[in-house]
Amino acid sequence: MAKSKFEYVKQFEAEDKCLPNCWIVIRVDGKSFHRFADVHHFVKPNDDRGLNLMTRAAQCVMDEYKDVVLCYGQSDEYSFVFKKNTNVFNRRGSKIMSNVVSLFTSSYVFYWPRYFNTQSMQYPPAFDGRVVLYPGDKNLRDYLAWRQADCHINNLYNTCFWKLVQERGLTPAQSQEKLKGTLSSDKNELLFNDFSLNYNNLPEMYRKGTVIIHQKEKELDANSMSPLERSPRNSVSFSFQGDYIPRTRVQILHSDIISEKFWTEHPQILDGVK
Ligand code: DGT
Ligand code: MG
Ligand code: MG
Ligand code: MG
Ligand code: MG
Repeated sequence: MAKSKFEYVKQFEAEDKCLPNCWIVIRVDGKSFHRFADVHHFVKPNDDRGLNLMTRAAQCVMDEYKDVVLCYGQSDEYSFVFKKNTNVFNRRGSKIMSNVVSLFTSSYVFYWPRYFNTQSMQYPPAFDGRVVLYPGDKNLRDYLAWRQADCHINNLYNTCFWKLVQERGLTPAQSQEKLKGTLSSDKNELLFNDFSLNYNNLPEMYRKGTVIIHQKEKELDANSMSPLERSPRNSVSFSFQGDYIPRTRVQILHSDIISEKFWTEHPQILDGVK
């Protein structure tokens, strides 16, 4: 077909092809979720419905994009790791990122009623998205460690903060003042001494966040149950009741991904073999 005289405007589009041989990480994060959580009466500091809905939306993304080898989520964010040699959308960064954030957001809205039942959504939520490239496996592991450390630090702080507000009757300002400058050990002691709470007994989903990985091939062959039934009981953090059957067989874990153990147990993630 003959080109129109307007065609030249295409030259204004910027190339944003991701560097070859790098892990592509897409992170989505809820826009102003402090407000979204308040308006929808999320339990503080952790709302199982909200966290499990995030994981459901992440599973939709993993189901659609087979080159995602691992997802990690906590709070209002999820990171999606595409294998190094993926050729999805010809590695165009904005194309990958916008598709992931869009599918994640629509899935969050689509599955809302399944987690929040009759409580209706008060306004349409939005998520931002970013693309980050990691050239080495160590960089990727350090990225994931950073997000999991963030989960732990925030959760420990928030657990103390809300105990002081909800059970001790402090104002948010007083609670903030009391926690200012405290170390992790101080916070653990505060929870234990003042609230008889052993922080390590809190659900792993709150302390460690959620990891989604593909089932290993041999585990798939060995078992013909549905993907969620197949996961170890304590690793499944939500029940799947719907008619939509995910095509991807996944494992939902709340593992420590900072230490070596996880990576030794799941070598296929970094090897790029599913
Ligand atoms: P942003 O991301 O800059 O647009 O702003 P926010 O407000 O989303 O800030 P962010 O992403 O740093 O922090 C996440 C917020 O989401 C934080 O204020 C607490 C809220 N949030 C996330 N998960 C839960 C939950 O399970 N329960 C409650 N109550 N709040 C939650
Ligand atoms: Mg946010
Ligand atoms: Mg922020
Ligand atoms: Mg966030
Ligand atoms: Mg089109």
